[in-house]
Amino acid sequence: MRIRNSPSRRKFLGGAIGAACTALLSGCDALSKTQWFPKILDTAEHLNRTAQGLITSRKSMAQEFTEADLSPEFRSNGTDYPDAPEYRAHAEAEFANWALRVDGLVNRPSDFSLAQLRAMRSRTQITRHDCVEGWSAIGKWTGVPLSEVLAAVQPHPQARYVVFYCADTMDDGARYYESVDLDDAYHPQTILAYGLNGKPLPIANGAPLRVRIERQLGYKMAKYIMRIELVDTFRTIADGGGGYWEDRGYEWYAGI
Ligand SMILES: Nc1nc2c(c(=O)[nH]1)N[C@H]1C(S)=C(S)[C@@H](COP(=O)(O)O)O[C@H]1N2
Ligand SMILES: [Mo]
Repeated sequence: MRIRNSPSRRKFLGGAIGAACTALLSGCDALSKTQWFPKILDTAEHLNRTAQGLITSRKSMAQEFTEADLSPEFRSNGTDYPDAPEYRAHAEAEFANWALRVDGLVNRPSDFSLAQLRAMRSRTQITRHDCVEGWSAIGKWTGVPLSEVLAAVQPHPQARYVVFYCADTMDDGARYYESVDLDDAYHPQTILAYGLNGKPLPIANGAPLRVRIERQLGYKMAKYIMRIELVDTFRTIADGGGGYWEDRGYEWYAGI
């Protein structure tokens, strides 16, 4: 089930824009002002608009809403209560003994308790969640910006992706996991959320911690996060796809 991103678009973006953007870290906006770059885009006319959108929007903010826009209920999708005994023990103790492990390509591999995460700078945002299964919901999320956690662990310069490992196992026995690049990881609206609609994050929505990556589709927003790893490639992930659903054919870059 591929949506929005056709394989050809992915290849095109990966080649032309990916290379250009990494080469010119000064900012991709400048690229659209050069003479040669729009010509590259013209070579794939129907891809032009999506490509332009991607160029100008990687750093832009997702739309934020007001309290009046909140969905009456923020439904749950996928796992609503992980089976893993370790997770269940944490849930029964109201996550008092739970800690987020952050390691990989970092100077200071660390464990963060929920209390420590709550004591860090927090951000609250009302955003719309879009699931590829055809539903959307608006919720108010509170959490610690992922950038704060990354600053604490000091990523190595070669770190390029952030991988989220979850507590739940899907029907086929594989663990849920997800990954994003550092642009999304450092985006101001990317938070590790422990609150939903002014209350502690419910188990059905990923307690004790789930990520919000507001400019991506719902499946990127890993729930029940146990560990975050910084990596330079996906070499370290068994199936190499960068996410549970990606390993089964979904696009890795699910920007909207
Ligand atoms: N660990 C984990 N994270 C997950 C899922 C899941 O099954 N397990 N489902 C994903 C999908 S497809 C969606 S749409 C959202 C659903 O979030 P919600 O349960 O808060 O509605 O979580 C995403 N993150
Ligand atoms: Mo979803």
